[in-house]
Amino acid sequence: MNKSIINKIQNTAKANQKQLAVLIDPDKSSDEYIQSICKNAKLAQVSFFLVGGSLLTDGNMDDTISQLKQKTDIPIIIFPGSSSQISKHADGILFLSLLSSRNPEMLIGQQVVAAPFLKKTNLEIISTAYLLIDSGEQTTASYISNSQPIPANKAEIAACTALAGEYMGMQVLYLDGGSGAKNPVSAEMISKVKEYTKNPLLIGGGINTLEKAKTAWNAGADVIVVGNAFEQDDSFCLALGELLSEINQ
Ligand code: 1GP
Repeated sequence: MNKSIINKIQNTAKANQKQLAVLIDPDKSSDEYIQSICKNAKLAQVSFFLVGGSLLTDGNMDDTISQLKQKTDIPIIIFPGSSSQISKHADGILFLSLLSSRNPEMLIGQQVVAAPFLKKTNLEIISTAYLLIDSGEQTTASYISNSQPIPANKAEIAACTALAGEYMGMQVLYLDGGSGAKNPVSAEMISKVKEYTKNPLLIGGGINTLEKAKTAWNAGADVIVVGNAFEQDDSFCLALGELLSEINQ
């Protein structure tokens, strides 16, 4: 199987270089937004796009990914809310297991349903330990996944869960406060998790200022994922790109 995306994420993290990813929600992706975010993402040296959402209403994965493909050569990775969010037009998929939950459907059920569909595609499969972290109020992700997020002040639970994911052979770790999170994952939790695991660490949810991005990168995030803040002001992507190149110097 093609491993170019995971190799790049791992090698960049090993070289201690920070990365930025853009989350595209198919429900909120007008032609105009896709056009401008693709342009800004290139300038900001975005490493990859994630496409998906906990709950899709009007959006369509195939259409959104095809639109992105026409406008960018940055890798496009599916970030699925369920087994129905698969598109052969993407480059890869975060094959998530929601390790913070105790809901068998999100731990293994959806994955079994998705597996035969994925076998028929050329998508790069990236095995991902996915942890929802409490961000101050209930998010769509925790409601729809019927799961309790890890309490924000229990860094050791996140760290032990992350380590368990690594021992299970997962390739990356994603700590997510959920889309539009009131509070992002704390620096304390990020650094504790980083002490425990070697896997590249993605942090997302509620990162909407340069300060929050810097805090997450400095605490040990290898990749920060931003969605909502770019939808509100896509020039924030350019500002984050500048911060990223300063940090990576
Ligand atoms: C959500 O981590 C992503 O799953 C991004 O969150 O939309 O709050 O940036 P935001």
